[in-house]
Amino acid sequence: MHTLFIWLLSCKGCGQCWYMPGVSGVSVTDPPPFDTVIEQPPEDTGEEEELPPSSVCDYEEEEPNTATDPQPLVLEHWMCGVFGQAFDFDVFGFEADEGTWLRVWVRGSSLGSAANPRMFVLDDDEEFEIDETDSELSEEIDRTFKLDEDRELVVGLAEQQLAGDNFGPDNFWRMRVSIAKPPVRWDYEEQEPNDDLSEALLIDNGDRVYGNIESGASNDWFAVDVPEAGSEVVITTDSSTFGSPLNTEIEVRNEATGDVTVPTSRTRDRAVDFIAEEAGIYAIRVGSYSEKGSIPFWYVLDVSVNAPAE
Ligand SMILES: [Ca+2]
Ligand SMILES: [Ca+2]
Ligand SMILES: [Ca+2]
Ligand SMILES: [Ca+2]
Repeated sequence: MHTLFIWLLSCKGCGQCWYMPGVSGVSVTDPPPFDTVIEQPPEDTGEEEELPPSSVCDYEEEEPNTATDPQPLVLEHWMCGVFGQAFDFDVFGFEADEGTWLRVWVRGSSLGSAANPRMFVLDDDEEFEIDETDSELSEEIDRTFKLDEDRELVVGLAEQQLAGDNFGPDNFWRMRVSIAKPPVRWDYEEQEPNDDLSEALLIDNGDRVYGNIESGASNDWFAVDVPEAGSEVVITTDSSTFGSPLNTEIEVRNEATGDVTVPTSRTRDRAVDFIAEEAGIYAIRVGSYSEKGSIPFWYVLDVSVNAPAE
């Protein structure tokens, strides 16, 4: 299961191969094309923040910044660097406390860079892991997630094509890790184990439940009692649209008939909305549509049952 960390450590030493002094060509110590002005972080006004100017870097990466020798990261500030050559991993270390929400924001092509960043966040036992790239949906990587306990973490960046030739001063990146407000509200947390229907947690109409998909193959089961036939049942999840790495999958099963209802829309956060033909227990399964999961892959499940109009 330690694939990502092994992948990183397998490159132990390869950084030095590419840093031999006196080799002509691109110098990895060339500053990226930004000013290096130190700026105070903006005050939190509670308003939607504007994108920072692309000319400002609070900190510069310092090579080598590998998985075995991560550079200390200062939260709330922009770190700037470049993918200077093949196999350039840019890795930073920091600590975060239980209950903290973190936002990791990586910018590249939206600022004119030629880089295609891959971003990972992990702890040393790989229990807590995110591995993301930019996508068709966004040129940027922007994720918000909660710490389940105090953790020492690394956040690292690499070019998606590690061994290709897409490197150099034009392949710059900017990253900020900041403490975020909880992006959603919830009433209580799921209780593991709930991987099987037999372990489903009974939840009430109107409840909002926080959960996470701890591995890509795991499921969380819930159940709601629909007291009256003809009720409208609306089940939604808040996850990726609020920054979660989770691409949520949900389905709802009528326990009396075995009929399964799945979302009809292809929006990233799922919704199931149907008229219950019978009263009784309806079971809800939450999983990972992309089959990727880990502790930071969170969601909030919202269940509402509306009695039929008289
Ligand atoms: Ca670098
Ligand atoms: Ca590096
Ligand atoms: Ca779970
Ligand atoms: Ca589970």
